[in-house]
Amino acid sequence: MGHYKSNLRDLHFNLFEVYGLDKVLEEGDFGDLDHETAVDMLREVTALAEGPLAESFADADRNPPVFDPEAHTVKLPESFKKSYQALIEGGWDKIGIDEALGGLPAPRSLYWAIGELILGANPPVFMYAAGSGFANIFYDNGTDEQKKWAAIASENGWGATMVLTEPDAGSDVGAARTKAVEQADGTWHIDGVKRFITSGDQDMTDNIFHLVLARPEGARPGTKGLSLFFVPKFHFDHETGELGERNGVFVTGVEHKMGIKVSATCEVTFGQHGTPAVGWLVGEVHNGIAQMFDVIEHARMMVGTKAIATLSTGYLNALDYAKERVQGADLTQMTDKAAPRVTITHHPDVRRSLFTQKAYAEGLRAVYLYTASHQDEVAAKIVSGADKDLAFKVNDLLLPIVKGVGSERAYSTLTESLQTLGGSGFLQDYPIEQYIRDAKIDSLYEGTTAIQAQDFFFRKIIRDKGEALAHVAGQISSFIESEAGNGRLKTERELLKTALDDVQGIAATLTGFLMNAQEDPKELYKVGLGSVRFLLSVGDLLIGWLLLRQSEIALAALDAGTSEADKSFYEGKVAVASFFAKNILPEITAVRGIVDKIDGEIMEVDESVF
Ligand code: ST9
Ligand code: FAD
Repeated sequence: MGHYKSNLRDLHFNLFEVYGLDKVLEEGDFGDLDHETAVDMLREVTALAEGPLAESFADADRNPPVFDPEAHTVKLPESFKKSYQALIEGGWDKIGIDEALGGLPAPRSLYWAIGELILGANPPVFMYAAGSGFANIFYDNGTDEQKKWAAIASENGWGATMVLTEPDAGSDVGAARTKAVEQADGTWHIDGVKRFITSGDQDMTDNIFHLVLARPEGARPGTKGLSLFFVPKFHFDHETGELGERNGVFVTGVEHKMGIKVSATCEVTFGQHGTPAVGWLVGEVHNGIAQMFDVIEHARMMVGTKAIATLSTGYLNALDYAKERVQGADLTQMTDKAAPRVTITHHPDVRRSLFTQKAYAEGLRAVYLYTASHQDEVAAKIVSGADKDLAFKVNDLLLPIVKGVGSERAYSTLTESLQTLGGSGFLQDYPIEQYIRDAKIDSLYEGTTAIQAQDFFFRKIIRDKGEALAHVAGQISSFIESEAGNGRLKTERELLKTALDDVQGIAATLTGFLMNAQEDPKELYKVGLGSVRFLLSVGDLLIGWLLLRQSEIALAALDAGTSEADKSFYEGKVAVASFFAKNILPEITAVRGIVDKIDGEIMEVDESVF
C-alpha cells in the first residue's frame, strides 16, 4: 500500500448525495456520461492514484530533477515518469477538455473530484499533465488558426507552462520587464528572463508551449500593458504538428526547494542565446492579463484542491496510526499505574486533533466542490439556484477561499496530522513530513494569501457590490431559518447564525474603513490589516455551514436506515459538523472584536522598531 489514502466515500457523498451530480449529468450536455460511468471513473482513478501515481511520491522527492546547464535541459527521475505515463495512458489528462481537442467534457465537480485524487497522490503529475487544459484555454482565446495549434498540442500531449513571474515582478505582475518586439511577418520576438516557472522543461513530452506575458514596445506600464504570447519550445508545422527547429527559449536554472521537488521550478530565458524566441500574440489581441487570468483561475482552483487533497490523506494517515498506537492509560484511570494501556484515540486531546483534521479535510472538500458546482451553469442552478451570470460570480467569489483558505488551513492542520504520530511523524518513514514540505508552496504561488485576501475583498465583494456574497449569505440564512435536522441541529444552527452575523459585521467594518479612506487614505491600511483574518473567517463560516448541510443529509439517511458501514460514515458527519460548530465557529466572534478595534498603530511605527 502506498502513502496515499483517498476518501472515495466522501467524494461520492458530496457529488451524489449533496450536490446532485446525477441530475447535473441528466440535464447537462455531457453526452453518454451517466451515473455508472462517473462512478467507474472515480473508482479507476482512485486505484491509479493509490497505486502507480503514489508509487513515485517519495522517490521523486529524494531524487529531484537534474538540470544540465550546457544543454538547458531538465531530466526527471524515471520513477516519476512511470507515474506520469500511467496517467496519460489512461487518458485522464483529457477529462473535462473540449471534444475539439480530443477531450471528454465532464461536469466541473467531477473534474475536480478526479483532480483531488491525482493531486493527493502526486501533485506534480497533475501539473505536468495540464498541457491539454492549457491548450483548451489557448483554444478558447485563440484565433481560428491558433485553435488548430491548440488541437495539435493537446492531441500530441505537449507540456505547457504559464509564464508571468520575473525577479522584480512577483505579486506585482505589472512590474514585468520582458519585452515583445513585433516582426514584419506578424510574429513577435520575446526578450527577457522569467523565474520560478513550473514545468519549464522536462523530458517526458515532445514539445512544450509557454504562455508568456510580455510587454510590446511602447505599451503602457502595469498589467494592462502586458500581452500574452504563445511560445513553443520547438517550432512545428502548423498543419501537421511535425516538429522543426529549436525556438530561442531556454531553461537557464532550476531551483532547489523545500518541497514539491519533482516539479521543476525553472528560470526561463527568452531570446538571449543567439536564437530569437519567436512568439505569437494569443487571439491577435492585446488583452494579456485578462487572458492569463483564464489560466490563473484554473490554477488557483488547482492549488486549493491540491492543499485540501494533501490534508485529507494526511488526516487519514494520522487516523490509521492513532487507531494502532497504544500509549498511556485512559485519562479517567491516570492515577492507576497498572491500568491497561489504550490506543491513543482514547485520549481527549488526540480526539480533538483528529476531529479538527476531519473537519477541515471534509469541510474544505465540501467548499471546493460547492465552488466547482458554480463553474457549470446547470450544476449551479441545481446546487444554489444561481443563474449563469450569478453562478460565475459565485465561483469568482469563492476562488480565493478555495486557494487562500484551503492552503492556509491545510498547512496548519497538517501539523496536527504530524503531531498525531508523535516523534514518528518527524521521520521520513511516514509521508506527513513530505506532505507538509510539499504543501507549504500552496499559500505562496498563484498569489500569496495576502493577495487572495485583497482580491476577495476589493474585487470579489466591493467591485461586485456584494452580489455574489449576498447570494451565498442568503443560502446560509435559509439554512439557519429552516427546520434542518428536525430540532437535532438547533444549537448548531444558532452557532452558525452567530458566525454569519459576525462575518457580516466584519465585512461592514472593513467596508466602513474603505469609505473613510475617501477622507483619510490611511484608513485603507486598516483594510489591509484585517483582510486575511476576514478571508479565513469567511472560510470557516462556509465550512461550518456546509458541514451542517451534510449533517442534515446524514441524519435523514440514518433515519431511513443504512448499512453498518454507512451508519458510521453518517454518524461521523453529524459528529464533525457539531464539533466544528461548537469549537471553531465561536472563534469568529473574537476575530470580529479584533477587526472592530483595528487602529492602524503598527503602520505608524518606524521600520527600525521591528
Ligand atoms: C504560478 C504558477 O504561481 C504556480 C503553479 C503552476 C501549476 C501549473 C499547472 C496548472 C494546472 C491548472 C490548469 C488546469 C486547466 C484546466 C482547464 C480545463 C478547461 N480574476 O486589480 P488589477 C485581471 S503563476 C480575474 O488592477 P493589478 C483583470 O483583467 C504566477 N481577472 O491588478 C483586471 O482588469 P479589470 C501567479 C483578474 O494591480 C486586471 O487583471 N501569479 C483578477 O494591475 C488588472 O487588475 C499571481 O497569481 C481576478 N481575480 O495587478 C500574481 N484580478 O480590473 C498574484 C485581476 O479591468 N498577484 N484580474 O477587470 C495578483 O494577483 C495581483 O493582485 C495582480 C495585481 C497582479 C492582479
Ligand atoms: P513577493 O511578491 O515579493 O512577496 C513577498 C511577501 O510580501 C509575501 O508575503 C507577499 O504576500 C507580500 N506582499 C507582496 N506584495 C504585497 C501587497 N501588495 N500587499 C500585501 N502583501 C504583499 N510564477 C509563474 O509565473 N509561473 C509559474 O509556473 C510559477 N511557479 C512557481 C513555483 C514555485 C515553486 C514558486 C516558489 C513560485 C512560482 N511562481 C510561478 C511564482 C509565484 O507565483 C510567486 O512566487 C508569487 O506570486 C509571489 O511572488 P514573490 O515570490 O515575488 O513574492
